[in-house]
Amino acid sequence: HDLVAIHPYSPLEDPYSLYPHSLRNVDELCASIVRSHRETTQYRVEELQALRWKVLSREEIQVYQSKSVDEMWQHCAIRLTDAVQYVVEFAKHIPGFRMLSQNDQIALLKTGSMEVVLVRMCRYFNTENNTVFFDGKFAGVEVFKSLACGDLIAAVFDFAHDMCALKLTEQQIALFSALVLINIERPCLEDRSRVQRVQRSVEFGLTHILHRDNQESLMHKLYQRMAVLRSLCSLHMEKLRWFSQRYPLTAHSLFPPLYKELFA
Ligand code: CLR
Repeated sequence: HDLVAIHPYSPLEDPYSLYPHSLRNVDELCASIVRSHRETTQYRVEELQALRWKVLSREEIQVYQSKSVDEMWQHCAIRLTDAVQYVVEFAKHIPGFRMLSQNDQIALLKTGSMEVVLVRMCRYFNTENNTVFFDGKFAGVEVFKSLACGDLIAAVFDFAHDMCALKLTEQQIALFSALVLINIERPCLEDRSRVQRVQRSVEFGLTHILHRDNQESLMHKLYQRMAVLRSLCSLHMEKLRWFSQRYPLTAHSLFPPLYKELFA
């Protein structure tokens, strides 16, 4: 069922005025976003926790470092696309998302999906040794050397480190991910007022959860992280353009179709 469609409100209406009338709705909204998050994260937190110290050996790191630039790019593009696919699945179950036009869904996913992958990365990050879960083991920045985009990798790792410092709960991550995705600022949206209605309901949900957790001060920090996410994604696009110019064949014929569709 679709909460936003069942209980539409004018985009001009103050979402807070819905309280407490829609308290049950906001609980349902949060519950379905959290459920969708849970069902689309490849690993559960406890599983990742158990694998925390499974790091790549020196020899395994060597193997990644001796790959050619295009070989390593292709490998990472496949891994990223895999992660993006789960985010698309997550998006489809955000109440209201499927009511948007197909064009608007794609417009939101084009920039949003990579950002959500980076939000999700904090679940896969070990701050104690600055490693990320990659191909079944934990990998540091040096593993990605042959991509030849050290600045992007460093920025992505810094972001993950900062996100981890917020110590978000799974529910907070779920609602924040939904908010990152449903963003009225994205280019090429057709029906902004409809997107805005969905955005407001998600925003209301996140506010509700932070209030319940007594962590309202997180809201401001999360909005700051959204700005960082935008810059990381434009850096990713910049690197992709650079790569496609140097290795047009790999980019054209060996990258996953979804990766090309969303980012090229
Ligand atoms: C993020 C959370 C997802 C699972 C997942 C899969 C692939 C990982 C990604 C996470 C984090 C970022 C990652 C990526 C593979 C390559 C990429 C490690 C853990 C690094 C940063 C390289 C980016 C290279 C591009 C420039 C192609 O649920």
